[in-house]
Amino acid sequence: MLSENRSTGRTNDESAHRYTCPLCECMCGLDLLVSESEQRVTLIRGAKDDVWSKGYICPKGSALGQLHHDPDRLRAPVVRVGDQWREVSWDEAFQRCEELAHGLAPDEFTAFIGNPVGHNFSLSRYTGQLVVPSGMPHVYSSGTVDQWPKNVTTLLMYGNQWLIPSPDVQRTDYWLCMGGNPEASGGSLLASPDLLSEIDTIRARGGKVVVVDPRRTKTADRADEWIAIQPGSDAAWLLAILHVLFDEDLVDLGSVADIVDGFEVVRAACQDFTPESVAGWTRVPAETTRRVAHDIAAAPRAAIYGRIGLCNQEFGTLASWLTDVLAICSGNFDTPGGLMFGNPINFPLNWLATTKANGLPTFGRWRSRVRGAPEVLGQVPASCLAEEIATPGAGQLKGLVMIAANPVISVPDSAKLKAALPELQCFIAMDNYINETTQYAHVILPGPSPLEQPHYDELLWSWASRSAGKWSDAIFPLADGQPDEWEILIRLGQILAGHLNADIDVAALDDAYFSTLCGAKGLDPDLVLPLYDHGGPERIVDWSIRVGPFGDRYGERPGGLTLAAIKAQPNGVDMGPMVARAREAVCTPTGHIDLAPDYIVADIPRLQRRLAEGTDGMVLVSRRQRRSKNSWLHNAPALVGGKDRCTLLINPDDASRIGLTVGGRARITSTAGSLEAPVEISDEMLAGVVCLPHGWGHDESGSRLSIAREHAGVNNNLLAPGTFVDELSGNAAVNGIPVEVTVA
Ligand SMILES: Nc1nc2c(c(=O)[nH]1)N[C@H]1C(S)=C(S)[C@@H](COP(=O)(O)OP(=O)(O)OC[C@H]3O[C@@H](n4cnc5c(=O)[nH]c(N)nc54)[C@H](O)[C@@H]3O)O[C@H]1N2
Ligand SMILES: Nc1nc2c(c(=O)[nH]1)N[C@H]1C(S)=C(S)[C@@H](COP(=O)(O)OP(=O)(O)OC[C@H]3O[C@@H](n4cnc5c(=O)[nH]c(N)nc54)[C@H](O)[C@@H]3O)O[C@H]1N2
Ligand code: SF4
Ligand SMILES: [Mo]
Repeated sequence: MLSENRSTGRTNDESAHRYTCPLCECMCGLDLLVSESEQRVTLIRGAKDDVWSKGYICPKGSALGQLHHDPDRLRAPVVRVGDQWREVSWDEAFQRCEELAHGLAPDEFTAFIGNPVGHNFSLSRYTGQLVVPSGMPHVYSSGTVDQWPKNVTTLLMYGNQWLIPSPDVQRTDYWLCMGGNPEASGGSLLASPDLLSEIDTIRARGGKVVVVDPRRTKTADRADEWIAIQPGSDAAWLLAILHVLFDEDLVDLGSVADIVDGFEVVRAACQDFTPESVAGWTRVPAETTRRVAHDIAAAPRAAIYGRIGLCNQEFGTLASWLTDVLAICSGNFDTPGGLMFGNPINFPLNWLATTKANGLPTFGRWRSRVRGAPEVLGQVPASCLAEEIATPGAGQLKGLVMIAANPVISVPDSAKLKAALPELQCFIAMDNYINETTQYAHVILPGPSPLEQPHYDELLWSWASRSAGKWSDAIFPLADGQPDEWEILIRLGQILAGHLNADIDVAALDDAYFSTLCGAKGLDPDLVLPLYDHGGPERIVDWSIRVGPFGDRYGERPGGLTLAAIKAQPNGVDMGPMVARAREAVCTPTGHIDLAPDYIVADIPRLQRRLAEGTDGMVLVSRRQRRSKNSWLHNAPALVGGKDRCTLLINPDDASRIGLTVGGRARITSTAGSLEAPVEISDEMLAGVVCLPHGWGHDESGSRLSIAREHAGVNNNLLAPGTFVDELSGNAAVNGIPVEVTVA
């Protein structure tokens, strides 16, 4: 019988571990207990001593054990033989990749990079090691169904597409939260743990929190005020707020005044957008708009924030730009409690490229073959992928590497992609499941489960509310023969370039990559390389900490941080809150912030036309749920129990007009498709707006997701037209889709 140790609360068979949850930007520290004899997770709790998350946890973090032990999770590579899957050795799997890729030219290949890449220790640092050597001309990613508008504005305004300023919620007196629902999402492009408690704290110190959303979310319930807005109209509303600031002489550029260019252009741009002129379309009364403008001007410190609801919409770039413009024009930029650049301990790889070094970007350097969509930041809309595979002719895509993505669910016009994928000659998926997308692959190469690999977030710390950092060791050993995903990426890059797996020297290629990183930071690789006895992402993490703001720069700054120093602190290190650093961080050719990039301002006439048209008829928006993570956590029993969550939310007045009743079913139809969903009637929806969660639709016979299939739900991207995009970024507008709703 097992005895329990009173001081630790664990049996003598259990070992204790610390791990940082890789599922969202909260980066919660977790305390895990593992039964040594059974090699099973027995308990997961929030780690109270974690310097960053201080014990916070959500149901997804507690389910990491179920994810790890999930019998449906792939533990070995599989190759498809007809409609059967055969488990194979890693050597056989790579050999199959060689055979499939053989004879295809580099420009017949592409890759699709999915969301978990941003949270995965290996993938985030090594995706380029597949893409660049393979010679594929361009890639697709879920970035164009997510933050592409923010990348465009950030690149043009500040000089790097990932230098995204974040609201300093921990010190603000006024938080304007637009199109984000941290209650469900945990916060996005805003890393700060437990944001609902942060709302309470802001209010307790006399501050105010205002949520702008077509839905009265649980975040809005916790705030001082919910402003219901018509989907897609945020840019017009933000211009009206700016109009009031300019009109009443309330503009104040604050500490960045001498490094802001384009101020007069903004003044002219908002001239026609009076609160009265936008009240019809936005559905926000003019007096509310004026009051918000006055409150922002009067607040000692205001943080202006827009997230997915402002990106995944028709005017995504304008709206994403205007949150920053409002922050700058109200004196709330680069100052505590306002919008600030993060100061990460680890220098993020994505900060290497700057417009100061590379010049300003041009857009539309090439167009997609079939639709003629202009390239933006090197990508065209993710929805183009289907037609590029399905349409014959020179340049037709025949090879695809899917890296941690499930676009059959997550990308607009998903029915077209589902129909196109079986036509591929070489479809290699890096994924841990046979799901709605990977069911069409020829080979699936699984990665380790999160608990089988170390963890240190890469990009997320760059918009964190504090300069913190923490290291997690792997908890379980890798399965026999299982390579790390960084190694898989290197191998695939070389195989696509025509090399044989047996000839690939992973360590030498990794050293070459690391040497270029050293060079990029002015270090001599010949001096740095010999300091390490192993490569891989861990070496890059050490490099990124040592060249970071607190690092030792390999001895130049004695006493500075290294990965070893962070590993010595199991609860992590915290080097303090965000600091004003725009002067050092902005990396445009002029060194100034471009408040009014021509490319963006040129879209205002389109907004004006849309404002004149207004919206009639119903529109559809998406929602996230606390117990989901996009499309891939529905196979964990703890995350799908209880009542059906994949419901159509509809306002009571709309429901009674249409004749929908509680427990009934609605048919929702758009120009892209039609589907049925159970009805949930609630006054949390603005009338005229209906809402479906995204990430569902698991009723595929070819997938191996036994639990998810029992809770299938519907795929809302069947309703999203691929051509409905924010024109400046090409980002999908999965919010504000015109739909017809009837009784099913
Ligand atoms: N639990 C959980 N957490 C997640 C995820 C998940 O799937 N589940 N996904 C992760 C990912 S990939 C991301 S990108 C982040 C996203 O994080 P968030 O941006 O917080 O995402 P949502 O929770 O979808 O909240 C978006 C809100 O925008 C509103 N909205 C829709 N259209 C409009 C509009 O036109 N204007 C305005 N003002 N609001 C609008 C919606 O009603 C919704 O409340 O979450 C991440 N975290
Ligand atoms: N209608 C609508 N559509 C949307 C959105 C919306 O709000 N509404 N949101 C959009 C947004 S913001 C995003 S980010 C995208 C997300 O869409 P995707 O980027 O496609 O992400 P997921 O749907 O989460 O699928 C992730 C895949 O990665 C696999 N995976 C998970 N962890 C790992 C790992 O460590 N290694 C490997 N190799 N594989 C792993 C999972 O099994 C799953 O197949 O969806 C977008 N689509
Ligand atoms: S998914 Fe939950 S436990 Fe994991 S980091 Fe996010 S909030 Fe924390
Ligand atoms: Mo996302």
